[in-house]
Amino acid sequence: MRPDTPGTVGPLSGAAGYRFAIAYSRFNEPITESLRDGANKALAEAGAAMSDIEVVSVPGAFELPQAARCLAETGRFDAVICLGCVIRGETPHFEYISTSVAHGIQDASGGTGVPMAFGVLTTDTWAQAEERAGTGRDNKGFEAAAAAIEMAHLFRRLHPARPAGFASS
Ligand code: INI
Repeated sequence: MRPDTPGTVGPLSGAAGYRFAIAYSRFNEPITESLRDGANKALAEAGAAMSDIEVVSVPGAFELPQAARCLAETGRFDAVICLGCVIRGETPHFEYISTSVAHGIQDASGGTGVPMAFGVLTTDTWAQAEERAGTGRDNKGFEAAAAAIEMAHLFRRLHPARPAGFASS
């Protein structure tokens, strides 16, 4: 049976000494700011230093993969957290934006060798987006940051000698 809270994140730790970038889009900004705050909260709980977190914003979700790739190519980050909000009822090109963002982030991660978390809401309504951007541990920005921490650990364990941000070719 499906649990009530499928993605509930437990206590977080292990982010000290790791560097993270958060890229969030300003379209639907009240929602995406809450996602950004959720991500920062998760990183702080896990022990990341504020000085090890860089936050950038982009106009809309479509620009997230471009920013994520650019951040990863600096070689300064162990993971990039991508946050946005696309609402079906508000755009005729919902499918184009959401699909290209998902694929774009995947490509940027594969192309740079830096893990990237997908914290982009794709909802039917504003109310559904609000539900996923609250103050709890089910905030999708919080969940994306938790995934980024775990993937940063995995990448360092599997490639201990490799600097962050350089895909092997
Ligand atoms: N961007 C979003 O992040 N969410 C949306 O719901 C959205 N809508 O509705 O169109 C949206 N559009 C802007 C898009 O992401 C780009 O910023 C724009 O097309 C310029 O490239």
